[in-house]
Amino acid sequence: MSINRGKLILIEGLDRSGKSTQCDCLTAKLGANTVLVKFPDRTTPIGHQINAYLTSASDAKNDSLESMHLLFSANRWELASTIKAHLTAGRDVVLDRYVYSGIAYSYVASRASSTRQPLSLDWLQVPDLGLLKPDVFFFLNVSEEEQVRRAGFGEELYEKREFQRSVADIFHKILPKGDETFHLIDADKSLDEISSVIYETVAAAPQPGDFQYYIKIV
Ligand code: 2DT
Ligand code: MG
Repeated sequence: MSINRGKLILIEGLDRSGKSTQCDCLTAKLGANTVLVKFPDRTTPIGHQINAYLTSASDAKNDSLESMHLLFSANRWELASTIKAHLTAGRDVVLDRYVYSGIAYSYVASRASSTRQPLSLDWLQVPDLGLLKPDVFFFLNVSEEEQVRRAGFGEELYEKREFQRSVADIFHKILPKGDETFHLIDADKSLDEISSVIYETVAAAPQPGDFQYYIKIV
């Protein structure tokens, strides 16, 4: 008898939404047979380039936004077969960010400068088409007040008030709100309340069937 495949679980959200904490909590609660994958994965050669982009002080970033967008996607593609192998072996995989962060952040970045063409949703989603679609998807919806109340933003490229506001707007436009796999979570609640809701939702999710792949994201 073949083993049941694991569930692919995605947690998305803005910076300071508690996303990484919740990913850690869920991974721990699901037990030893669970793998956490964080995007961007800064440990690969592509990840090193992404890290340099996010942490460098240079201003000439918009020139290379298209190539950075493709690198963020390539970073998902380079881990795609590893993720699928874990799922096939019966392990649950928790994703900290995925294709929605890819689309939302590049969308806003391309509009932050008046000297370049804005990138369209049609263009932005193409590199990620064909990636595995999560079986359970959470978006941690944090209010701006709460986001600001939490420990301040770091120094990275996208960690700015205005930018985050625009990313929140585009997230809300592209999230698959009618999809039965999608769950909007009130991330202003306490860590414990949120982690219980997430864990119970994952536990109650049906055993996934055949793998699903993105043929359209937005
Ligand atoms: P963390 O703060 O979670 O390390 O993310 N980003 C992320 C993109 O612009 N495109 C992507 O495809 C992904 C996955 C979001 C670092 C920053 O990278 C942004 C915040
Ligand atoms: Mg961050």
